[in-house]
Amino acid sequence: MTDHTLSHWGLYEVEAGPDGKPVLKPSRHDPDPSPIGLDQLEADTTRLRIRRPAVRASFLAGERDKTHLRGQEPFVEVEWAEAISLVAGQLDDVISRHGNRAIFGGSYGWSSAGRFHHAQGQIHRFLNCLGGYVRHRDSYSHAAANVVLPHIVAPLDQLMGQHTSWDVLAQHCELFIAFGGVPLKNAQVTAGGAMRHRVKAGLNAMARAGTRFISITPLRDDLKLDGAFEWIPIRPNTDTALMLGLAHTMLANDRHDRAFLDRYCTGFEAVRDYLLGKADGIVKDAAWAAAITGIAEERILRLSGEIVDNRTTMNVAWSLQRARHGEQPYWAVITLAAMAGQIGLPGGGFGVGYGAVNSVGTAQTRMGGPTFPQGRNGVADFIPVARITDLLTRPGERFDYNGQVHTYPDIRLVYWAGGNPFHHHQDLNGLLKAWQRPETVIVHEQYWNPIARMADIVLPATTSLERNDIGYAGREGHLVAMKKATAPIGEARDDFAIFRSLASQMNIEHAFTEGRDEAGWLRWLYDQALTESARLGLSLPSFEQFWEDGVIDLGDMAESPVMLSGFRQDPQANRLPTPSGRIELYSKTVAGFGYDDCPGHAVWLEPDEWLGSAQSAQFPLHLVSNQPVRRLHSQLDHSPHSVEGKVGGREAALINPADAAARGIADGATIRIFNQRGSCLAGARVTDAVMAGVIILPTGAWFDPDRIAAGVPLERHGNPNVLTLDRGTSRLAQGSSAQTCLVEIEIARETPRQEAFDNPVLITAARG
Ligand SMILES: Nc1nc2c(c(=O)[nH]1)N[C@H]1C(S)=C(S)[C@@H](COP(=O)(O)OP(=O)(O)OC[C@H]3O[C@@H](n4cnc5c(=O)[nH]c(N)nc54)[C@H](O)[C@@H]3O)O[C@H]1N2
Ligand SMILES: Nc1nc2c(c(=O)[nH]1)N[C@H]1C(S)=C(S)[C@@H](COP(=O)(O)OP(=O)(O)OC[C@H]3O[C@@H](n4cnc5c(=O)[nH]c(N)nc54)[C@H](O)[C@@H]3O)O[C@H]1N2
Ligand SMILES: [Mo]
Repeated sequence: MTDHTLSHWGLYEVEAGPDGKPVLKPSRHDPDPSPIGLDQLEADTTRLRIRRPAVRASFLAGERDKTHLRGQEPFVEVEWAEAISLVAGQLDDVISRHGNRAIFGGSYGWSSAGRFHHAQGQIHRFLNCLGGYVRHRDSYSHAAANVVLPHIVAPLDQLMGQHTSWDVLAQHCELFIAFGGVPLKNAQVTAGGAMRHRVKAGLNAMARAGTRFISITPLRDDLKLDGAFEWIPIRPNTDTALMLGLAHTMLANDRHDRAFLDRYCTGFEAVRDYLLGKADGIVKDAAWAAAITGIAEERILRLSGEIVDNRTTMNVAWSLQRARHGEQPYWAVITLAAMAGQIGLPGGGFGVGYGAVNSVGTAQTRMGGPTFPQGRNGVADFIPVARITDLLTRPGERFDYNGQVHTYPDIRLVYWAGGNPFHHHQDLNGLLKAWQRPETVIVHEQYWNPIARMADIVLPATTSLERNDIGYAGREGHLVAMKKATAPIGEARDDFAIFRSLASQMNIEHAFTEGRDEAGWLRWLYDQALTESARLGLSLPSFEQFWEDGVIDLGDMAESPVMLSGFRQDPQANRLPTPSGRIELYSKTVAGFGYDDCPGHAVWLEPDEWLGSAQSAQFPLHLVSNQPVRRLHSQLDHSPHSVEGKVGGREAALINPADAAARGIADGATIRIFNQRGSCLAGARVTDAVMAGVIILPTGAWFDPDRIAAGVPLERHGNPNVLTLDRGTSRLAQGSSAQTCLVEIEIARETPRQEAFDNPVLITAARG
């Protein structure tokens, strides 16, 4: 039997190499494996593993007020026992002085695959056993969609679970319009573990069956097919205007489906009045949309007709809602699809994330999957996930969220395991300042990456190859026995083992472990899967057999899903979970919140920064920081596979030839990208795959601020988040607005030595 390991990037086989060390190979179960995870055991990757617990020098010396030295001074390696006492002491101290409300344990991040060793589950259970912590809500991925969609049609999770499958699309869909494309680069992953990579085959089967594709995005590569497709470049953040222009054209030509709007929707009148400019005097016609989006009026007029003349699916990428007023393109596409009247028909309607991850559009059998119980949180406070800088800098201040007003608590201790805010957050120079406010920062990490360097106490965590686990991701349809492939590096420990030691020190060990070790918990989790599968009428083998077999395929569902088909067949019996039970093109609830930045129906609102704003005179390029091709976020950025994609050791920035020529920038040059918030260096890739006026710098290059420069540091590696805007999508969802960002570029005048992939300076404390 071949052993397997499951990762977000997919299933890999673990083989013994020539020297007895394990080697990773693509899985034969996977028709289109991703190379991202293959380098996990390479020397260049393991070189930066954290081997021993380490404490920032002045923190260890008791100089607790020197929080400005975070990220700037050497670490002292200590014994595990000392590290555990130190962390337990800090937790006790903060709780006794300020209560659990002073602990931020939100700890957002993707961690690693595996249902037991998932770092988020571990840290949340541990902190709950201690009395609780301030948590986060929603995700960087799709906060705006999470919050707005339940008001309009249904929770995003429910919709994701019923996306019309690729085979049904191939049979019925005549026209597939993709806002933001269906990027194969993104479909490499599924949170918890992609299994069979299906998106490439799904798209190609559609193309072979005759589906026509139109990809509306600033980047041509967002769609790749065996066959031709039409690329319509669009100014970033203006999709809502395009959708409204298409809707107006449909209305003006009387091509909208009145019967569908009457039977399945509420509030079309408000939309109609808005499209016609009844209140604001602005008619949202194709000419109006053309001026905003940069797309020819004639193309918009024609596209509106093509939508209703064909069986049409319109997909929106998640990136569209990761921008100011990100709620709007989602509301607008549903409005447009409702007017076209094809929602609930096979191959018609809308999609909210085909291609964002591998699992969307699969027909594989679904079960919730086993989950490690997190317990009850004794603290009620939370933040919308992307408000972390505000949380640290504005204790006691109020914020809006989904119709309610909340208050930021006063955070004294930050505890992070399995996420990298110095990757994921916007305006990192702002976060850098805010990060000096808490008294203590504790981090569990695998690598000496930016979040580890920004900690006071760093505890070395194992990787999924160094522990036993059960792999499962909803909608991927497999259970995987993830067997330990190699001994932990250095003194690294599982997050569970670290929290068990802390729990023991703090007299809550039994509450945390319930008397189970790793083996005990794996059986407990597998029992959950047995119970659930029995309920679904599936039969799973015994735990022993599962562990022996390695991979269990749950098979395909009896019927391929068609999104919202039940609702279409019988809207009474299958009411939607909205107040009216119908699609709410106008929401009284949202209107009632009185938010100027998210009124009661889909509207075009100018983002703070875009190519049509006044600021574009000074910063004339729109920065799109999309997901990277060669890694997952910041994970494995230092691996050979990721490094190979860099230009001169820096992240590659895609620049249109016209924009490059205007600034004398040649392919391969080192450039400086800057705006009022910060600046970074990157390597120029001149290509007509990106439209003029837009520059693409993917996320994930390890944050590497130049400490020599005074004031705002120059980032040396190409991390776009020193440039991005840190403002909520709106008062409704408060999601990340990463894609709302204008910049200017120039040839770099100075290129200071990079340190992102250096090992930090470690001092080994005298032992004994
Ligand atoms: N500008 C811009 N910024 C963005 C985005 C964007 O589009 N543009 N996208 C956003 C999105 S959608 C997301 S989801 C976020 C992603 O942000 P994150 O999820 O925070 O990014 P990762 O790099 O995956 O961070 C995971 C961290 O966990 C560590 N880790 C992995 N396994 C374990 C483990 O078992 N134990 C412990 N202790 N640690 C572990 C890894 O080493 C890594 O440092 O980024 C957001 N940021
Ligand atoms: N390889 C890889 N795959 C990943 C990830 C990763 O880090 N690496 N991250 C995963 C995660 S956490 C998530 S949430 C998903 C994210 O899924 P998405 O948010 O959809 O991913 P992005 O790559 O940010 O955006 C997709 C494309 O949208 C286009 N785009 C950006 N802004 C606009 C706009 O205003 N209008 C239009 N029409 N197009 C625009 C960009 O050209 C971009 O390439 O991806 C997942 N997949
Ligand atoms: Mo995400």
